[in-house]
Amino acid sequence: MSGRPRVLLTRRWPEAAEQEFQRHFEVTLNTSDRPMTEGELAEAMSEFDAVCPTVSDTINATVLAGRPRASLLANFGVGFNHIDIGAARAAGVAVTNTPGVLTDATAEIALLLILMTARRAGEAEREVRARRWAGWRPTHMLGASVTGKTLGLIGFGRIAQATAERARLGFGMTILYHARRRAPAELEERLNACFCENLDELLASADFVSLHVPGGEATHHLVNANRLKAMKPGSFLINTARGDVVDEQALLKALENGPIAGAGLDVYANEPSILPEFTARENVVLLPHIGSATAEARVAMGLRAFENVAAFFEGRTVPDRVV
Ligand code: 8YV
Repeated sequence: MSGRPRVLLTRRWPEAAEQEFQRHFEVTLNTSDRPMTEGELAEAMSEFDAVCPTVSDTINATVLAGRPRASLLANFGVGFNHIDIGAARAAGVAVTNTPGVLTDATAEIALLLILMTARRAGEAEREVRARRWAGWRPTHMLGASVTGKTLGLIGFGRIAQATAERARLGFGMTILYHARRRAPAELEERLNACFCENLDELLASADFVSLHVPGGEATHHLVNANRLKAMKPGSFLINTARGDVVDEQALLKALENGPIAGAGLDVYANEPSILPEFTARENVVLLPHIGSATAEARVAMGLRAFENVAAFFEGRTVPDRVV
């Protein structure tokens, strides 16, 4: 390649990360900061040497069709289910992600949703803001205690483990997990986490079920009507993973009829649109996909993506290559 590689960042990134890219590459920024269309993304693949997408860009087979000039998709984020990995492989395009750097931030949001759902914090705040609070009384806004309860994790990667650690140390919670593979004994021991081979067993025992699996075909509607029915009466579902892991229509029914008491959601099947029935309910906490939204994590994600792009074009081992 003659000259500096041409790199596109599909959204505005924190300044420190954009500047690092600009110091080393010929960078184009999407100054409008709105999601790019399929046509724009396909064009970008033929114009740039590397494209750095986010979860708001669907990189499908159409975008990857033909013989793209871009040889690298350096994703800003750990989850990459918005990228058709098979099509990328077939087109000879490498894919990287940014694991690790957003673990703590996302675990914080999982804990926040556990606390908010159990203690009815969203509902309580709405009451105050609407000037409906009639004053203190012994039976006002009673929630469920979190301390000493059981947390069931579905998936047991970095973010699940960080959530488990905080839940155990901060709130003395009992930790159960279900995953494709059992974790090493040393890790189970450190987190005091019990493996449930049978998912229904975990669902029946946990007071909070928190999802930590990747999105995509393999986990599509993993939490469906039957799984929701298998949850413990009065329990809560927490989702900081991907919206399509949950059948949202079934969740709405469960929020209305039980057995669950509520849900805390940071992700949705069709972001940024949210089913209106969710916004009409008090027993669901709704966040706008802010799992990794700390200044620290977002800068680190940008710099991690930079490291992947730099290593790729300098012919070094690419740290976070997924394809
Ligand atoms: C990111 C996330 O903000 O990294 C992920 O997988 O879900 C988020 O925390 C988003 O994906 C950025 O592309």
